[in-house]
Amino acid sequence: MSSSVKVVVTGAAGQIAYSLIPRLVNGRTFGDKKVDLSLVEIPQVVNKLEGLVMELEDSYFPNMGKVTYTDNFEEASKGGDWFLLVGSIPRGIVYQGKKIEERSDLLSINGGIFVDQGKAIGKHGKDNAKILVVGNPANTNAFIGKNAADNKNQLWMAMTMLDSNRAKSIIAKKTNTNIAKINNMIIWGNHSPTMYPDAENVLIDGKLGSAFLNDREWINSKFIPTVQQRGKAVIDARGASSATSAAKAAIDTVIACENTTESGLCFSAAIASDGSYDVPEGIICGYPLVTLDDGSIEIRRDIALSEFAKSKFQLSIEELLSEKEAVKHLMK
Ligand code: NAX
Repeated sequence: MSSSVKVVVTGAAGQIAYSLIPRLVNGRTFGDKKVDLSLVEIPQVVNKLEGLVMELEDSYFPNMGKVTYTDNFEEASKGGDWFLLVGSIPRGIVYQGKKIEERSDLLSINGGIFVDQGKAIGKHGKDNAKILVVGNPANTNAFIGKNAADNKNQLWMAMTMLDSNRAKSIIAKKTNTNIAKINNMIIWGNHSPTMYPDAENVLIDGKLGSAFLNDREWINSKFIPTVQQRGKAVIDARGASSATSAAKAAIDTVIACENTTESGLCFSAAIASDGSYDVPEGIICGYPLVTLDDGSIEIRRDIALSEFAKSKFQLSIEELLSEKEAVKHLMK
């Protein structure tokens, strides 16, 4: 084995984590590196992690290193290379005597969690740590965490890979193409129903979607709303939110960050805007990204956006700005 990597996972007793954690140590996600796991839960359920650790041991993963679990995030964060922040308080539950239904309440409660986690990551995480926020509202949680971490070398991301994978699957079916031949499925904006899945710049067997998909009506009234509402559709059908597909998407994001992106391709995640594509600086926005040979991750800046795309993207930017406003009391 070449070296080791420490991965911190929050929400480790939740349903996404149950599907995610074994894949971190299966020898594929991090190649032949030894993977140390630090699993974090809230005090009420942290003891359940003993059972998960037993299962991991029983699964025989040669690449699995040291596995610990705790309810102390600060302790867990020490020396972390990767942070998969899955844990958050979902909409609909009663929290401190109040049913959490409004997005503003959700933003506020989870925002508080991400201030503390951000501070700990900034202080104790590796200087080149990568942080993927999965827990919703993912973009704004990442925005809060990044601000609290105050460490310019660490990379904060919010997950949009699941949206990208969902969109790829729809396009593969529509065009009768193997999903492996669908690339550059960019999700612009927020991980929310305002996201803009870009059917014009997707590559279908090497050809641009704008040339291949000439059914504008299908894009507007079927493709975009189906991707935007897919999370809800899964909840309606399954009685629970997406878990195995979310875990797969988190793994896909890690793999995309750990390996140089093939020339001409890109992957989807949300990172802090540097002003690219006229997005106000700082908000965590879904972009096309590339991983360079030196392991750094950059926004791909050569994607052409049509007037239609810009108008859709703008709606999502406005939502991100309103979320930013709603959590301004949590900013330094
Ligand atoms: P679960 O409710 O099964 O698990 C969440 C776990 O997080 C719980 O065990 C809870 O105790 C723990 N938790 C809460 N606060 C914590 C804290 N401060 N520190 C550590 N652990 C904490 O939810 P699950 O289905 O696993 O979903 C997790 C999150 O992913 C939710 O916020 C969900 O909305 C979000 N999703 C995000 C997606 C994305 O594409 N970005 C897609 C899937 C999913 O909906």
